Amino acid sequence: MKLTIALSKGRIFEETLPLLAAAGIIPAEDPEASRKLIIGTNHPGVQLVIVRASDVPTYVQYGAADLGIAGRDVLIEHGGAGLYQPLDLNIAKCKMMVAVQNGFDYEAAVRRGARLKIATKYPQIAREHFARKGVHVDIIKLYGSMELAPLVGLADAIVDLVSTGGTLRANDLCAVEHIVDISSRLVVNQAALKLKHDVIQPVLDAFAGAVPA
Ligand code: PRT
Ligand code: MG
Repeated sequence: MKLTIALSKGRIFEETLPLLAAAGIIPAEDPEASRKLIIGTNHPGVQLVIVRASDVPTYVQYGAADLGIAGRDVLIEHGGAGLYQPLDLNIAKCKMMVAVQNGFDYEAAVRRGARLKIATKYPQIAREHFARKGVHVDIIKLYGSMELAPLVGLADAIVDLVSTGGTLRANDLCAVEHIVDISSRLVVNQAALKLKHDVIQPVLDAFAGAVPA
């Protein structure tokens, strides 16, 4: 029985390697170096598929992959339908924040009841956050370079991921509100968990035993 694991290149792939190793799985190639989208492993029965980070839940939901690893940000936006989420892997950690250009008085704008323009790649998370605060917002969906939006007057604020804070600093922005802590989770196709239980459960157990502190 073949096991297919969906991963994205970059930080998630890098930080997943030790977890895979704990399950005895070693990729045959480095996806950064290879252009291949299907990567074999030392196990004839286990393959990796390399997809965009935000597409991982979709591949697993429809059973094109049995397992996947996705950020909580991506999972909240996806909604989680058809996915079993048994394990927080504590990797690719960062924070979802509200940020504004230095000098913009966010607290005052909120107190005034101003309607805020929010640029983000995460409309679901942003909408829920401002609804909870009772702040009226217009959400402007972007696919990248959110940091630019306040600088050119596209938005009053952004909702984005922050890890070191270097990107905000480099663009004259500052974080004004913490929304949620983000890490990546293991997601499993619900049908595969039943049908391929004997191959999936040992991988889950090995991952669980190797989660970084
Ligand atoms: O890059 P691509 O458009 O293909 O997709 P992606 O950005 O969704 O993928 P990737 O690999 O960059 O991120 C995958 C997952 O890593 C995300 O879904 C998050 O759960 C997690 N993660 C952890 C991060 C960060 N840290 C992070 N810092 N994802 C993105 N960033 C970006 C952030 O958006 C901002 O542009 O890094 C910048 C800020 O970093 P600092 O260190 O300057 O604060
Ligand atoms: Mg990225």
